Amino acid sequence: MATIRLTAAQAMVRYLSNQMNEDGERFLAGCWAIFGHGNVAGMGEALYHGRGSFPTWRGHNEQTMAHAAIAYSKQLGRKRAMMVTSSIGPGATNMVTAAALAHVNRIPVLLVPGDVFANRGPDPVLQQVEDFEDSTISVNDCFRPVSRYFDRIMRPEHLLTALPRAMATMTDPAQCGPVTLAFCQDVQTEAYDYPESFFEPKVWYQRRIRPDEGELARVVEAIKAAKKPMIVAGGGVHFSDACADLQTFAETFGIPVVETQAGKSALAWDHPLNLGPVGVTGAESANRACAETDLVLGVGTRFQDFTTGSWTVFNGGAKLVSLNVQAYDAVKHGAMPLLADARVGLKDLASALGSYKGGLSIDGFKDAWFGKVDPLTDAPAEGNELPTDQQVIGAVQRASGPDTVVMCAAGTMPGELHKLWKAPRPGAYHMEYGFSCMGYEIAGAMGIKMAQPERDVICMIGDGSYMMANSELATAAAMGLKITLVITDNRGYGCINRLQMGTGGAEFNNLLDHSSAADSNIDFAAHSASMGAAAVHVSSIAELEDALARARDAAGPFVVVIDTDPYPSTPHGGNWWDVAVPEVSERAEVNDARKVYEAALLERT
Ligand SMILES: Cc1ncc(C[n+]2csc(CCOP(=O)(O)OP(=O)(O)O)c2C)c(N)n1
Ligand SMILES: [Mg+2]
Repeated sequence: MATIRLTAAQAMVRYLSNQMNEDGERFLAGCWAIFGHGNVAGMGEALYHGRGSFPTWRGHNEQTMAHAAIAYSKQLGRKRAMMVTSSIGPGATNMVTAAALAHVNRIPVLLVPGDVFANRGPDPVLQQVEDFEDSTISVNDCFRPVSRYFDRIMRPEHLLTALPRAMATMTDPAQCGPVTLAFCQDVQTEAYDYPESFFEPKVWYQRRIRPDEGELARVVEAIKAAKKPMIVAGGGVHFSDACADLQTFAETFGIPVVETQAGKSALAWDHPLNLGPVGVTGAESANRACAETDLVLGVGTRFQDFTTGSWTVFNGGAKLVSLNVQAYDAVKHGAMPLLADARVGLKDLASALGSYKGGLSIDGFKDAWFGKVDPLTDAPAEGNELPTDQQVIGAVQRASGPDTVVMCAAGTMPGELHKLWKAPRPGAYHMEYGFSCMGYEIAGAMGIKMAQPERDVICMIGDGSYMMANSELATAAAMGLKITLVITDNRGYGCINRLQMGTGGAEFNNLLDHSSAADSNIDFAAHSASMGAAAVHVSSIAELEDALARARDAAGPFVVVIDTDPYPSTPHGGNWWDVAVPEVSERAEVNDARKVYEAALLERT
């Protein structure tokens, strides 16, 4: 057997450089890296020599580097991914939040934190947490519950099984998610005679699971028996490239579609059968359909609580069918399962449904919805009032084209964008709402731009999220990545303040003015500019529109800061959301809110 003598780190880089997707691209585009003693000598050396075929990018925080990697993969429908490497201590634990984010959202990312010495020679090495009872524990064990596949590389030959398993996990449509290979720092540097065949180029094809005949027959029977079916489109529709198939299916059988946060943009916003966003942050058009339907066909959805209104949005008598590639999701909440890839599942369903037609009448639903919400996004008449976030969305929408990707993750904007944003085509809307992680936004926008350099990326970000993680703005500036940030500064955690008020609470510790940080005054434009972005503070919606027009000519990141009113949110649409209210309180408003809460709970059961 022909062999080649490489360090384990060199072998990892060489192996990963040769894993391809079915479009002939390297599956792993490259590696984000911050070095420390736990990876600089081993992994650092290997990445340096491999940089011709496997690029390395330098970021400023391990969590946000991983966010960039995750956004990259999400935007590409999981067709490609990135690796992220860190040292063995805080660098590693910084990535745990990102691992959880990728886990929830089912996005592939390869995390390679360094680990303590396998030979235990220097124990305790710098940054080693010492478990008094278990010598096999290191900080990297934090990754176990948030990794789809976790392994610890304690011998160079472990890579021979670990790397193929890592690839298999990241390319498996059902098991897909973060892989953590905790790489003992001494092992990274150890040489081994690897078989040359291990490094031969390998293509990983997208597996499209076909439905089981029995399951298909039972689901077809259920749909044929339904008079008013509807479809909930989730993120799996995008991951399966099934948007066009879904549209054809909906049109053929006259079945309306509603969209989750991850599913939004599956159908163009103005398609007559797209009733818009569903659930807690949904439109009246969509939620009305949910109330009237007798069969809900979920396609590629996890049915998370924002989608289901904590399981109150659907007509209680409606049958639940779940077309999903993952059995866990296919049987959720007692659903009738159809375990399959979305695209082939819809095709097989279509062949079996024959001349069936759905009968949910949706006349006027959409017009009524847009009649109510369109005025909210109109430019305001001249005046001194603080703009609203809805008016900001309107201005950004007017400045957007078919190539725009609007993105966001946490705060007021995800709910408002879900309701109000008009996405013209698949991929035009990128929302991380599985983990809704403050701090995903800037790094995520950077990852999207790396995935699709030809598209305009607009990142909507609150002052809170900006303060949580902004340092990759300097990375984007240094790399010349043209992204536009719209920072809505409402002086605090506006959405949580409204939630606090909604549960009867006193305004406390959310807006800056109700907190220990009342004297805070941050110049976001100056801060962004200091990191190399072109930045401007605007005072009105008209000025925002002017700035967005100028953003088109920017060479790198362009930041527009606008002060907004923290109190208004779109009053129309939306569904109840289960947020538990204290059972006893000195505050009358809390006791009143508890009564409303208990009444709502009764309606669910
Ligand atoms: C890492 C993280 N911490 C806390 C939260 C809970 N949370 C959700 S939104 C939010 C406030 C967001 O404030 P900002 O970005 O200013 O948006 P706004 O609602 O004010 O528009 C908080 C604290 C979260 N989602 N993520
Ligand atoms: Mg805010």
